Amino acid sequence: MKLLENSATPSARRVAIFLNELGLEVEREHVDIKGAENRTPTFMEKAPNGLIPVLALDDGTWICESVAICRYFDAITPNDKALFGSTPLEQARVEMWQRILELQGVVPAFQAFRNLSGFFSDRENCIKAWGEESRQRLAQFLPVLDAQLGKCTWVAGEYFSIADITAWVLCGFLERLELAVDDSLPHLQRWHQQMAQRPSVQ
Ligand SMILES: N[C@@H](CCC(=O)N[C@@H](CS)C(=O)NCC(=O)O)C(=O)O
Repeated sequence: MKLLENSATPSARRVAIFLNELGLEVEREHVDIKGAENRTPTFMEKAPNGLIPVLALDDGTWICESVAICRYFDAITPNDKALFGSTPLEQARVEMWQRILELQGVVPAFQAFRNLSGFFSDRENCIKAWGEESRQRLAQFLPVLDAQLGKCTWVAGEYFSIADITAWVLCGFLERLELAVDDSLPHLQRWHQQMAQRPSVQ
């Protein structure tokens, strides 16, 4: 199997950290997304979202969407990490925070970057006002995450999970949008320092 990715991107980073947590090594192939290698008919026939990362299995099956890829690796790797939660309640809380982080954090962050920078203007209309609104929505979400981390050690509770990986990757993207985990977000800062100690992110 082979992971088609671009290590400079947050979505590839999310899978890479997940693999590090599981202690897995996987063959990688670089995809030139700036050169739109991911938008060719051959790529898109196999990856309907036209995005990286993609996991190409030996039987020719492709799995796209970073969380789907992580789920696959988790399911095929005997481990006691419970990165998607262990009890029914934990699993629900991980899913809940994953959805909140995606919809209120990652999507606005990506929309802000894409629409403000025009990085992918060869393939989509970039609307500055939408970029600004998305950036604003992301800025409004950070205190919500801060408040959650004021209540528990990790994003979804007292256990580390994929939700922490998602939040970490999101925080790593803030600088590009001129946002920061600053002193107004003390719980997020505490968690950020804790995350930075994990070998999987280093
Ligand atoms: N929801 C997707 C998002 C993937 C995504 O946005 N990938 C970006 C890089 S972070 C990409 O491939 N961009 C190239 C393009 O838009 O053409 C996932 O989690 O895998």
